[in-house]
Amino acid sequence: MNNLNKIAIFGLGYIGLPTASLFANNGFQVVGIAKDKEKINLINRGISPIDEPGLSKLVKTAVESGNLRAFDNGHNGLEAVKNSVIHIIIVPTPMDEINRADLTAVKETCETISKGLKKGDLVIVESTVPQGTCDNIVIPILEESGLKAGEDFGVAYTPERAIPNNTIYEMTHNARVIGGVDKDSTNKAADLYQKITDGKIIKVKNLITAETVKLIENTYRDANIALSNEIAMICEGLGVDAIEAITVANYHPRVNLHIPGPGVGGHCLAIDPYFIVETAEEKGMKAQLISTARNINEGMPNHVIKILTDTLQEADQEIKGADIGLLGVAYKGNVADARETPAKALIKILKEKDAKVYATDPHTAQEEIKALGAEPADMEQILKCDCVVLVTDHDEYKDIKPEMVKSPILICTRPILDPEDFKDSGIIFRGIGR
Ligand code: SAJ
Repeated sequence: MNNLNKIAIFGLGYIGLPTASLFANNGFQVVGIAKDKEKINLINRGISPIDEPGLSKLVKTAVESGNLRAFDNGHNGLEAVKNSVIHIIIVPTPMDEINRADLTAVKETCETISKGLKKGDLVIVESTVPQGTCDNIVIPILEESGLKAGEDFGVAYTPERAIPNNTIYEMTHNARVIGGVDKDSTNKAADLYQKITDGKIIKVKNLITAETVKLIENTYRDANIALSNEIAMICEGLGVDAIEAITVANYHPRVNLHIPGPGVGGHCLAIDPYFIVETAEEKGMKAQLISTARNINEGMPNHVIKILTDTLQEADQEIKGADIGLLGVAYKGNVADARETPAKALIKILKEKDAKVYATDPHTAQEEIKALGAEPADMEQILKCDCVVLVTDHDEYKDIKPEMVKSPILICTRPILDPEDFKDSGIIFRGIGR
């Protein structure tokens, strides 16, 4: 049997499913392994369970061509390993309650692969992991097979860096970094990914360098946003419009400050910096700036509460018993995803202070809003609350005009509305950095 074209992909999430579909549409026979039975059924019917532009079509053609099939783990996972030569790991690596990487899914997948691993196989890790994970965790588990990495089988690390809402385009056009346990692994992985991307493939020295590249990118953004958030808070105290100042500073050819906001959410920027902190501390080093940046960004919901408390006071009101309406709960504009959203902390603090919290979001499901602890409402109801807090920079909120706002207070935590427009409206307008 010719197995060279057969790929087993472990994890069919935001990155795993598009990856599996792209390989299947490029002639590979792909077996995708996932945990969720409902998700597996949908995929096998050619339906994408994930809302991402272009993905539905990709999944449909992949399944209709007969090149993509999804199965649950266990026996099927082991069979998939035995029947393929390439095994790609794209499982979640969340953070536990003490801010350390939870590598359970990576370890379990490696154990499954180890049981069916053969000479000549290539194992590729795409999950975001702390530096050293491939060398210190992945390879030792795979070598329980009795085979030796770099001699009998190959190992490569290549992180996915596509952004939600533009995943398919970025996956097929972004530069891709690849590091391997040896040159052969790196070259084989590079040849493979060249089949699904027009982007430049950059081969780096080893596995840990590729792991580091991924973490640096999101840590850079997190630290950059923390700097903007700090500048914004200082500007508020000085009566300077931080948004104006940052926008103008960015005209400098070598300055690129990001946008201040109510906090950094999502499953990447809010988590990946901790992976660097964890490894540094394990080795007796400190990641001071990275930790401070995280503290600043995690403190932003509290800062929003401070602005809210001060503004309510100005209007002779208090948080206790007030109706607070949130515009948006998603972690960022134009997505439905509410993972690690700053709205979660905001809702929690507001409820602790006995406010009544209502929320709306044109993208996020009502069940999700309820799960975050707020009462779902429509935009009209939100705009009538004692205080409105714009949390997410959805396009739908960019056209809010003073006449639409029946509330006496509007706190705009994202710079998508112009304070000048609200100047003579009688509405107290506040924002982060202004
Ligand atoms: N944010 C700000 N100010 C900004 C930019 C973002 O407050 O100027 C906030 C957002 O509102 C959001 C959070 O930061 O809450 C993260 O948003 P993001 O757009 O920076 O990142 P993600 O998490 O949607 O996707 C990132 C992307 N990384 C980079 O742009 C370097 C994506 O390319 C990665 O693939 C993804 O993380 C990932 O999987 O790591």
